[in-house]
Amino acid sequence: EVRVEDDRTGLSIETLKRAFADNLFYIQGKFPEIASRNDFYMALAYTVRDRLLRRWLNTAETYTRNASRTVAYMSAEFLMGPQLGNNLINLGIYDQVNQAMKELGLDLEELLEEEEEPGLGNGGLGRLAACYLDSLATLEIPSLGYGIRYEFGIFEQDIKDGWQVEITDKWLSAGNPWELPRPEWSVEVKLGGHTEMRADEHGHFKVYWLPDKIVKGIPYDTPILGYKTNTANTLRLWKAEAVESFDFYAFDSGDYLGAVHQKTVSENISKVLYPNDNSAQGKELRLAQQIFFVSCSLKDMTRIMAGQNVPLEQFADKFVIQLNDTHPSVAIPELMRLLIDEHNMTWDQAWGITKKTFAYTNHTLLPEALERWPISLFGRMLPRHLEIIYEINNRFLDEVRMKFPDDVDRLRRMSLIDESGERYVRMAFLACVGSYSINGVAALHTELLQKDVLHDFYEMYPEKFNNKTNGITPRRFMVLSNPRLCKLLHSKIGDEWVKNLYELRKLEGFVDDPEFRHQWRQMKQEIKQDVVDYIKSTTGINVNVNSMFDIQAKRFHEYKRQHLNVLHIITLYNRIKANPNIEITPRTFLFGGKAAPGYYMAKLIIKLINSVGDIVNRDPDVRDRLKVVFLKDFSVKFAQKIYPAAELSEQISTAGKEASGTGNMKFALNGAITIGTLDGANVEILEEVGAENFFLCGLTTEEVYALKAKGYKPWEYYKKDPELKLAIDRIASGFFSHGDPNLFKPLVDHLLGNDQYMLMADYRSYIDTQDEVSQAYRDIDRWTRMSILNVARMGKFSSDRSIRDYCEDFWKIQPVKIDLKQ
Ligand code: 26V
Repeated sequence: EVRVEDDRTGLSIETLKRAFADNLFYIQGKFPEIASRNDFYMALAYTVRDRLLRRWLNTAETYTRNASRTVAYMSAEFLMGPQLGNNLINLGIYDQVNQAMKELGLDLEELLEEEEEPGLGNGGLGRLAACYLDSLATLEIPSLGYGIRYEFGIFEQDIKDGWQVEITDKWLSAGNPWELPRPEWSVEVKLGGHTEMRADEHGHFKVYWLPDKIVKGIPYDTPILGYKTNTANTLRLWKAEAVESFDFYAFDSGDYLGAVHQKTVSENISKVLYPNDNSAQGKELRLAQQIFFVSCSLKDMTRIMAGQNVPLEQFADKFVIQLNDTHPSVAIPELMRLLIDEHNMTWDQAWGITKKTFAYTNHTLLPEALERWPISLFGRMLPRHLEIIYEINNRFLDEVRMKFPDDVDRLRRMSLIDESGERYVRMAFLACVGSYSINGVAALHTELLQKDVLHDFYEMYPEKFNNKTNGITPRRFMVLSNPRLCKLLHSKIGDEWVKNLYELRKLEGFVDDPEFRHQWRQMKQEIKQDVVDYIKSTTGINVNVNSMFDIQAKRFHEYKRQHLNVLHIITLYNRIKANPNIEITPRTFLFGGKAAPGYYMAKLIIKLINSVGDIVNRDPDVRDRLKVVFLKDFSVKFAQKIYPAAELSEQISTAGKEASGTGNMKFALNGAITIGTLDGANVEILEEVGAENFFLCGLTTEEVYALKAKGYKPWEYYKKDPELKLAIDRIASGFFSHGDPNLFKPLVDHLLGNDQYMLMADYRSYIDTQDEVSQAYRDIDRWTRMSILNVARMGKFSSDRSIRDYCEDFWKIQPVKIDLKQ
């Protein structure tokens, strides 16, 4: 019997080659001779997409037929990273495709490099959403991601004269082969205008919302394939477009240009991602983005239910909506409005459904990141929602009064409306009242939410609170990004660990095997060499491959304290200057990360790193023992290159400030040892790997609070610690700024003035711990053991574990198997 593989699904090398050539010709319209690298990339991407469409359609069909209970993960950000490599891994065809490309004279690595990643997120929160989608699909959980298809994602970062410069991100300019537009499922969203009470046809009074603007949302779907399963879930992102007829009607006085202008205004809604991480500014467009994607998504859910003949009364049985922070929390009044105004439910009926539908994840304790909308702005854009929020608030405050009689101050504190000055809607409080579950993202973070930020709500609804420690997907952050480590693991413990990360524990059995430790070091060395070559070719800087790779890669924020790391570098430099022959463990300090464009201090810290690098890297006294490199334009794609090379992972936020952190997990999973404070998930990492395999430094949260309470005087630390004083003085004197003492003055003033994030208090502990790190690194065997044990004990931090916890604790959703038959 002769069997011919289908060109769209076949997985043999011959078929892959044929399909690739076919897509190059018929989709890109090119012969190989004239094809660009992007043409080749696109041809391969379509070849891979063809191979997952069957799974995608079967998954959708199965969910529809079973009317399966589904998670809707609502998030303003999804930081997906490049898709091609991940899909090759999850389809299990990486090696075949690699071979097929080789036989065509192409290099898969190069083609993977070609992909522009969709940078539709700022950092941790958006990347977490992406890891969760991977785990949901891998665990075969019916789920949908809902968000915004920003035309411009997070800006591209360039460095000019040491300063960050932002360049717009044009990720769509070469086309996006991974998405399918679904215009037939477009929906309309109302904005602005006013409300009126009117009698309906039965003489009942009802509220009518008469908007002054309508925007259309068009869904773009991306398949999210699970790892070696048949499940392919959907990420559905909304693009805003003008509703032509409406706008032309509104401008029917012949104002053609005015109408076209309105069109641009509508399309602006999904134009650009706000590049702020942990700081909320009450911007009108941002609120428009939130209601836009939330309203589109809720209407999409009602459409899905109608298609499955599930009545809306069963909304909460069909969907659980996970709110990724407060950004989608207008979904609460929007669902109320849909059920009451558009589907004629009573308030109590609608509220009963709403309270069973939503679950809220909080991602930050920083007060400036808690979203509040000025009432005036909110009422102008969402007049009906504001009325609904007032009503929710009235009923809620009655409940509070009932539980805590005669406690006026509590009512004032808990009101959904902040009335202390200009009036605001407090979105986190709205999310708490409208959700049946409230979770933090690491044990310490949840504890602090309960004690502090949401303490009143914890007293009111203790049963709603729970912790869900974050996790990361080992598919992207190991299998795809660290093939060398995977190969070594494979030879010792197989690869069960990819689906059950606790399996890494088996590595502990090899930690005393000198041959294994040797292989481990060899492997790290090879990875480091790749990064050395990369740095040489992109920056011209020579890095010593035998130096310790000490890395801090994350968004720039004062609470993350990249400048504490800089104070350590300057301290080492000062020691060398005082005694050029001093024994020093050679280190390469690598930094990566973006600063919010309007965050002056964060940008000044980037400038400081580059300025210190300019001096240290060129000083002959240093003799290449220290190198400081700023790696520009940190992204998911770039992160995948960097984590595997790390030996020391810097996780040094002020205790009580970093909700969880997930970079900390990515580094440790790839064999880096952490130097860190007792903050966020560091606490749990330390617990898992053991104190002897973790470098702990700094104040605890309680100590931070206590010190603040008794009156913190940063100046005293500066005066008393000569090394600290020398380090600060070097910056203040203009030593790193061509003699200009003004450049870094704002930074120095901050540190010696109020030092909100307590760098001065933590400096000595940090430096002493770094000295221990240097000692430990000199003992190669000790260091290697620590590295192996870090990897072996990272099982808990798989996002599969997080997602299982969500499913079992409160989503109450079970896996649904997908058959691959036609
Ligand atoms: C707030 C805003 C305000 C409006 C403008 C856009 C914007 C974007 C993000 C945010 C809040 C971001 C909060 C956040 O990213 N938190 C991080 O969440 C990670 C995942 O849970 C966690 O690991 C980090 O510790 C936490 O900082």
